[in-house]
Amino acid sequence: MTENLVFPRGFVWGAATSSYQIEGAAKVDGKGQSIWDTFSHAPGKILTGENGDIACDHYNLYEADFQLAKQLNCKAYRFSVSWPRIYPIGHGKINLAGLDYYDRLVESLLEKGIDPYITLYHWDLPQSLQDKGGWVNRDTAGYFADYAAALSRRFGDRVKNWITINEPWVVASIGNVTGEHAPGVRDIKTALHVGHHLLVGHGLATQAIRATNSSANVGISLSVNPVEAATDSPADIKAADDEWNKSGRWFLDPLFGAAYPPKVYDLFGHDLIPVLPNDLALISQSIDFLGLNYYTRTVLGSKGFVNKVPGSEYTDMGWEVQSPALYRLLMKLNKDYNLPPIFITENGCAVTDQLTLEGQVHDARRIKYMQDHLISIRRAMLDGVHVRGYFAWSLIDNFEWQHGFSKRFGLIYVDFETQKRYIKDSGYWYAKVIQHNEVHK
Ligand code: IFM
Repeated sequence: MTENLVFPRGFVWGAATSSYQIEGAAKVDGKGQSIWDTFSHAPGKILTGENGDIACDHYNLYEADFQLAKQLNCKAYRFSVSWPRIYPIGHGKINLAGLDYYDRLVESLLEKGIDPYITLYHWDLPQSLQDKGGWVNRDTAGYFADYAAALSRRFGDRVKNWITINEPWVVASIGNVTGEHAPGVRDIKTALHVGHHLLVGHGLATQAIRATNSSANVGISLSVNPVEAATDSPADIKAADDEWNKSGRWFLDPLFGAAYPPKVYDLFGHDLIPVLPNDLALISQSIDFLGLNYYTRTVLGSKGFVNKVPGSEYTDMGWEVQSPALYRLLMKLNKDYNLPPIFITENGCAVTDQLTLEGQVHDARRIKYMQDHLISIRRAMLDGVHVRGYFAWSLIDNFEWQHGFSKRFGLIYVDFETQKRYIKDSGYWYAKVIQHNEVHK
């Protein structure tokens, strides 16, 4: 039987990036320092010793990059705004040059028929706010709402879709438990405060955007790794369930159920999450969409995490390629929560790309990865999950955080020496998917 892998009309096809990973121009036009500027310059934090000072020089090359996005037939583009370009110290006086820069971006996209989706926080917190405690300090959530309002006032006439926070779980855990990301803290209590204040910031920013722009669509992007049991044994199933209850549900439950999952409380104690009266109502106010960033699953048994599933393929990040788990995740979330429409706000993979002498990149593995994930998404849609759009991660190769430039996720290859761009085979393939609104098996 042939499957209907045609997507509905109006399905949003796009690609995504984030400010610190591509912009460069770290000290230009009044921009303040971010925690990633600090972290990437601290010895030993970035495995390759690199930093985002120049990155893809997108600050200067955005016009050419958007021409390429147009060549890929992208209908939408998700980018993040660097908070310290707008407020160099996180609050107070606005840096107009920063707003003007994003104005040029928005105009350039609209001219090309590409719809801008703005992420407000993709990890580059102003360093001055970190110096006052960062997200541990509840004031940061208030400043975040002011920043959201400033952007909404300036761009609300042209930008309809807003993502408040990208991947709060990663910010809390990788930034504050393992310390592999900025600000490089290793402390559970800090992480729980950070997680809660990110959610408070999300709630306040949602209100602020809506107060300045009543027709805005507001959502949040969560990185959700489904946790699956290594075997069918009751012990393995319990281990996987416990892990899901404290990882995936840490952010899903307060957002869509107005409560933290009991497991988070059991593990860490009630007093460790600084919940004030009304916080959970603020956090769980209805939003217009949920952004899901999906890359892989977690496999767990009673003896611990399974890092190599026999027979599975792994990407350059060491992440298992598992498109069926995306289908299962979408079905599970649809059953467990009362969700708004979903956008897949990130999906893609890092593989070792070779640029040929002819300027081509034959990244068949990436094509297969995206194809299989799109098929899973389409199947979930046919089975009742409301998915409105898909953003490939990423439009171009970029600075992959603690891995520097060593991991390439782009549909477009970047030669970081010359800043030349080359569309990969996956980019040409994606252009056809978008053109036909259909994915082939
Ligand atoms: O590059 C990151 C992105 O910034 C957030 N989501 C995951 C991507 C790949 O690691």
